[in-house]
Amino acid sequence: MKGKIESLRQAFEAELGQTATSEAVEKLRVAYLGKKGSVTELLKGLKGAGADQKKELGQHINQLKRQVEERLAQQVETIKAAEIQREIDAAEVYDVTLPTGGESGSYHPITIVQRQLEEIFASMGFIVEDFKEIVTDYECFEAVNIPKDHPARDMQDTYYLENGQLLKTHTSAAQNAILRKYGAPVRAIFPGRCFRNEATDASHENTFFQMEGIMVDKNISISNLIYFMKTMLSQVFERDVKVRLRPGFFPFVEPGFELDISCLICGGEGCSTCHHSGWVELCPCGMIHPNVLKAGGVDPEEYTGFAFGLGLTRLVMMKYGVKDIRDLNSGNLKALSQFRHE
Ligand code: FA5
Repeated sequence: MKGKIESLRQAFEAELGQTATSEAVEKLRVAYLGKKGSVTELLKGLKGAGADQKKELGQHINQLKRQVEERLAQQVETIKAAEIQREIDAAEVYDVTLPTGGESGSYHPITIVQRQLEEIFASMGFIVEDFKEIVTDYECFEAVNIPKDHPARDMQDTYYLENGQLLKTHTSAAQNAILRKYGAPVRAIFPGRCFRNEATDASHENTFFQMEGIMVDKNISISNLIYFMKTMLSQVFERDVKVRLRPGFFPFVEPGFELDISCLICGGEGCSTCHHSGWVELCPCGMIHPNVLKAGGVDPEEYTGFAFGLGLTRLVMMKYGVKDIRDLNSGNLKALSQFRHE
């Protein structure tokens, strides 16, 4: 019997050495340890043996059983490791630090124009500030002279949060923080994403970008405002564009203006982008209201300033001839990848 146990051990080792897959190992387990397996049969064969023999041979057979179990488990691990190694060897090896050979990504046209504007204004002594998108009612409205229940609030259909804060409806929401941070004199621009609960059309989105600018100093006048607006537009468009200034009401400026640009999609003829008027509202502006300066800790007796709220998304539409504002938020790579080389 002992000889049989030993030869079974040797046969098992030989067969185990031939297994190359988990399935083959499982087959071997059944052949040795299954209900009718060789080791199980050996144990069954002990039934007729005497008590002493049973004890001694039983120990040997159980030792063989444990050994078979352990060796099977080891073999499964070895096969798994070999499979992983094969997959690694077969995988395409590439160096992630190398430049891509094919198509590369590109900046969004809004980012491209925003950076151009930042450079233009930085060259004229303006600092560039960032601001949050979730703001307080005070920052967005009260600090810019729009108290609670003021009808001007209706012009900006606002997304309120449950905690009373809101999604910034205009970049003017940063004016107060910037005046408080820098005091006067100051020249700053602050681009940002704005949100309004608007029905969308070719020139309106519920999520769009503005770029606000303020300049506060002694003796700042409308002439300074017009100079900076003209310089900015001629540099962005790199050509003469027709603009018009008309009175506009915003509680945070006095006087206030609407600066419109002749629609560059239709050449001023009228189209869906300009609502068939030939003009696109681009950059409302005006002289900062004394209440806004006061709220920002600046003495309006000593300082004056101008502010503008450029519709950055619309400026991008005009610059690149994008007829529908919704294309800019669409994630449409065919449309957006045209700006790859800008
Ligand atoms: C304002 O938001 C004022 N805060 C601008 C301002 C700043 C005036 C400083 C005076 C002084 P208005 O709501 O008109 O104003 O928006 C300014 C510009 O943002 C518009 O001329 C337009 O170009 C752009 N804009 C407004 N609403 C949308 C919209 N739904 N989709 C795309 N662009 C928009």
